[in-house]
Amino acid sequence: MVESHIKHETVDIGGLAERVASGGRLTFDEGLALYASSDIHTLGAFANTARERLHGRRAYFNVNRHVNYSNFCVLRCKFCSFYMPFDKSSEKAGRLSAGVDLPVAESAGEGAFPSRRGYEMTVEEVVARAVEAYADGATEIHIVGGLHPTLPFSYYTDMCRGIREACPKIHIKAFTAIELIHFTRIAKPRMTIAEVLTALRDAGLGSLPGGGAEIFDDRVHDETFKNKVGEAEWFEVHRTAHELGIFTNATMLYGHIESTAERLRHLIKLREHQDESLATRKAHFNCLIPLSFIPDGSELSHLPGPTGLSDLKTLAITRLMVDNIAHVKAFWIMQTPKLAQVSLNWGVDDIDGTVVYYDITKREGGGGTTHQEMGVEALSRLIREAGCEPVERDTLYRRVVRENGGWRTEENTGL
Ligand code: V47
Repeated sequence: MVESHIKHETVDIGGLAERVASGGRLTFDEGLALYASSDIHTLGAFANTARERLHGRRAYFNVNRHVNYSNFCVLRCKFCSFYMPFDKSSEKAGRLSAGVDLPVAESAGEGAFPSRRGYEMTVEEVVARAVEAYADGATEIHIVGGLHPTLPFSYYTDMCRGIREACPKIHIKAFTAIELIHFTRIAKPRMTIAEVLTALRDAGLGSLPGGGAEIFDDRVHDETFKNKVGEAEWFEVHRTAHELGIFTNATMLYGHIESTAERLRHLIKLREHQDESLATRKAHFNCLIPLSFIPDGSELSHLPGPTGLSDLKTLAITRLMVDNIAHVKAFWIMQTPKLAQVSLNWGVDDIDGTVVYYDITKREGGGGTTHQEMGVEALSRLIREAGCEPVERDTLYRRVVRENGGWRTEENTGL
């Protein structure tokens, strides 16, 4: 039993200790109390109890490569600093392909978006990225992009097929729920979500990343990403994937205009969906990734973004509220390597991977570069120093064994 040892005037959470110790499920009101409490040590200890029950001192990372195939997007989400509007001039300029080393094509970058450039990669360029990553030992390629108005559905199936042929063992984790809905609309003739997922799986898709969830709330939706499909469609995609036996992740984009109550409702909706998937479907959510909002360059750049403590509290409360998704990840690109490391004692058990290039967000002071890479040694050092055992996992949380210059996964390691 964890004892509360700091007296404070806000909310006493010491009374939750027994339930946390026995793995009981917390209510919405208890989640509010956790947020309202300034007893950060007890909160961290609670989250660590829940984390250790599931994973002991193991902390996971993977050797992966993120590829963002294009930033052209028909949406204008206020929190996003990645998208470029696609117009007539982009049609011409944007078709300049991206270099394999630097995914920034010469294009657009004028008017409202002086510091951004529109780009789109060819299928061959995406495959080349995967081949390079595979040669470097990557077990996963994580592919997402904007909702491109003119690329045909075959671009995406060709991309998966090309990667599968060139890199037989690499796991293709690709396309957020929002992109998949876009594909149902651009396919000719239009396709259902199940048909899109089946076609992509036949072409080599392994699982879905968790992006595009933002905050499941109508007010937040209307104020920050109004034209994007909402929670019903996001859940429909993940429900269909789980029915088809395709594993997925889930995210929560926090620290912009949402309240803590709205975060908690978001987490509880994911928990309820996971209950159903675990009970009735062939697959479920593997991992939940709370994404710390980075205001720089977005339409919400006047907002301060979350502080370190707010990041830590949200990661800890996510672990405590969502007892049925096995893994909680701090994506070091967003929470920063330093905070991701600290969070390993605050409920987090995974810090994502080597990444290499990431175009969707860039931290201030990062020189605006999309090259954001961390080696296995650096990831392991962060983990060890936090008192954890680094475990390389594949996308489906099987232990990766490196031997004879190659790698294999251990089946049924139950990570
Ligand atoms: O969908 C956009 C978010 C997501 C910003 O599944 C922003 O393993 C912070 O989903 N500040 C894409 N976040 C990233 C994502 C992800 C990342 C790592 C691992 C996995 C996984 C998934 O990033 C978007 C959106 O929700 N996002 N803009 C921003 N300014």
